[in-house]
Amino acid sequence: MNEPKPRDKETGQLLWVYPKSDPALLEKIMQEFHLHPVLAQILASRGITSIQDIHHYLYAKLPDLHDPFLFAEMPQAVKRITQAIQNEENILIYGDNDVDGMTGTALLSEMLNFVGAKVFHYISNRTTLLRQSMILDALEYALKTHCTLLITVDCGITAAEQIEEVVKHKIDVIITDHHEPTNKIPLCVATLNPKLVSSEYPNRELTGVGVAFKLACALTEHLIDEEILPQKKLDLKRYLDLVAIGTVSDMGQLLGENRILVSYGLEQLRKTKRIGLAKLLSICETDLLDTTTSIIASKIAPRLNSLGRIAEPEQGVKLLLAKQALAAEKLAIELNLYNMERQKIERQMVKDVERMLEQDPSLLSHKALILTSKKWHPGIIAILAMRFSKQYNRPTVIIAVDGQVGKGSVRSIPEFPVLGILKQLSDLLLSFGGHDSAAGLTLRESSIEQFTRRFLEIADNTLQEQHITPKLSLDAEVRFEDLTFDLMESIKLLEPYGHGNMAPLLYADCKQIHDPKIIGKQHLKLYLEQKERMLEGIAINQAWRLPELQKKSTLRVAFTPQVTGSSIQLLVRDFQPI
Ligand SMILES: [Mn+2]
Repeated sequence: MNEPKPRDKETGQLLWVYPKSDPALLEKIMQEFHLHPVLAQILASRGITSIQDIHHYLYAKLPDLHDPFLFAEMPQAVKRITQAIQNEENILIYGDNDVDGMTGTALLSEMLNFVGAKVFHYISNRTTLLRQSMILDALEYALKTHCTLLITVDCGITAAEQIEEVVKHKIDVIITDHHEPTNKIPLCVATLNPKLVSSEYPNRELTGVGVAFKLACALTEHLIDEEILPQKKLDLKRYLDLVAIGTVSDMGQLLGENRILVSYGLEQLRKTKRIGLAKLLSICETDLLDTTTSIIASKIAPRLNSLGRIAEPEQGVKLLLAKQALAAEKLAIELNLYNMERQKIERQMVKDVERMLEQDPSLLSHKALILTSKKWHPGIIAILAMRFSKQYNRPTVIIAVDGQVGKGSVRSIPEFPVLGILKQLSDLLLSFGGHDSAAGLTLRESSIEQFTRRFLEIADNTLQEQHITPKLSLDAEVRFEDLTFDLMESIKLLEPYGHGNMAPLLYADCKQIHDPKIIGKQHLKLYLEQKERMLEGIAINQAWRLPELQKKSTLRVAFTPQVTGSSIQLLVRDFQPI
């Protein structure tokens, strides 16, 4: 999910965007940091060019994390929680039902429990069409469990009215969220959200679990200062595995503070004591020690997320917090089954979309794609929106209609920040919220036609052909002779890869020395040579392009180099005859 999509039949030609060359800048970077020219060019291509930025990027460490008290209302939050601990009040953690919410909820529950608080948690269920009403379910649960403090995780910022209702019941509320505030800010004890207009917290890109972690850091600091907690008793690093999972799953940008959190989080994950996670990975036949961001994105996230989509997301928190091997194993097996079920539903929905596009190709004549159906599962629409917005590189809205209400999931491209657009169309919407790149909405069935017409109109008027042409951003040219294990070792400094920090994409001109081979039916294996250095390339899902290769022997190849066993292989994204 974090990789650029390789070329496929439907998307057509990819536009190669070449790196800018600035020899003076390159020279400066190479000298200052003693870097290989290819590595220096990758940094320059990504705009990481000042000495300070490069230093931060290459050598970021935990102590570089920002002070959690840079959140303006952090003091109120920690004071209220401390009071709850001392008065033995019951605290409810109320989390969103995706992986970000589950991990954040697990983190705060475990941490508060550890410092002696009486904690309950509640996860909302996505099958409810009207999202805001879910906090009222949490209210019911809070009343039942006699909680007098409610802390939201990864949600709440757009629920001012519902939070007013909670407060009326004499329950204090602390909001921790990272979604874009779209209407009035809820009145409560404290609101921690790096996207508040007034926020001075330096990292706007923190995810829900990231904000929860900052709260845990601040609270620990406060409890130690107040001598309620002995110094050194609590090592916050133990929660970073959860932060890594939530951040990667929520497509948090892997730069700055997020990249530090995830890189230490991966280390933590590789030695995790969470038996639920260990069981889940063993079901996926993955070794804990091999955990990377792409393992999180491809194995852990879909399985946990399938709960929020078609089952009980609460079980995800249980799995993350499980202490008993048997129970953990049972949960992990269940999660895996839900994931298979989710895949089945998803396959059917993808087929539906493909059929719609085949029957009515004019749907793709607009700069945005909007599709609606009564047959679709509202829990799966986000996956479809993501898939088709990537495939066609344009804003995509997928709407599932249930009764008189449509629930929509939106994925957009950077040139079309979508929250402002939804605001413009808010007269047609019952609710909306999220981020500029990924948002959700609900609307009456009777408004769908008008919404579609107006949304497409705005997209057609704002976007140009070049915006929706799928692009391949190249980082640097490389000579085959430079692709050594030494260079591969230094390229590792760029990890962890993910959203906002992709694996490097290099290019080279070379010739084919043997005929390409089709492997595993869909993939191509290429045998490439440049100045006597031979390298094998693998082009995933590109077997259909075999005829292009048979005609031409010299190619320009765009690829990510990989170490496989004892050799270096090229993961080929695209190629062009030259
Ligand atoms: Mn989130």
